[in-house]
Amino acid sequence: MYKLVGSPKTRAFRVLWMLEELGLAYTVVPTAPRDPSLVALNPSGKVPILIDGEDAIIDSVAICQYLADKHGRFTSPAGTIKRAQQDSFTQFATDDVESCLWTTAKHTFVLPKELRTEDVQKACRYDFDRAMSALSQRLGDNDYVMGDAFTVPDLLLGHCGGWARSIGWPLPEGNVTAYFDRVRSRPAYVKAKAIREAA
Ligand SMILES: N[C@@H](CCC(=O)N[C@@H](CS)C(=O)NCC(=O)O)C(=O)O
Repeated sequence: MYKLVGSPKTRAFRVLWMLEELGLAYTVVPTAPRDPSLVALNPSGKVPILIDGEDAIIDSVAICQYLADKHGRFTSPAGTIKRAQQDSFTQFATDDVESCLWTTAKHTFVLPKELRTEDVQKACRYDFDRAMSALSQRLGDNDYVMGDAFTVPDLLLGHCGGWARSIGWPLPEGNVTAYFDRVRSRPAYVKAKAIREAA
């Protein structure tokens, strides 16, 4: 039984979704970011954290990839070209897409008011739009970034797509919107979303 620490309204949602995709047994401890109890598990006080037996794993990407590797689904094996290409999409999801959303969030409500800069949003939106255009090209006619099969980066990108919509950033029409709709209509996503809404 896995234990997921972190409110499903945070990036813990990714792990929740992955646990649902894999059909695994888990409990959720819906701790808010920066809760003092987190520091023993993650010195930065951030969520999510996955408890697997005696071990705590931090960082949503590492956790999702760990679960995929361990349970042999939604990933190509390490040391293959396909895995390198998949990891490239994973890094694209975090560097090119998530960073725009997280920086905007930090300058909207996370950082102390005196450290926030309004102009940052404009630059983030510019970079986000560039990333969506690159995604459109890399995706082509594929259902998922790696082709026919849903893999870890699709989950990360799907989460970011929902994040973008929630702050009113439109996604480009065509293959990108169809992709995000496809990823976010997966039964595991729908179930995880219902859990988040009830939280
Ligand atoms: N790279 C980490 C980032 C985790 C993260 O920043 N989580 C946010 C909530 S979504 C948090 O706990 N923030 C607290 C803070 O920034 O102090 C991951 O993907 O898990």
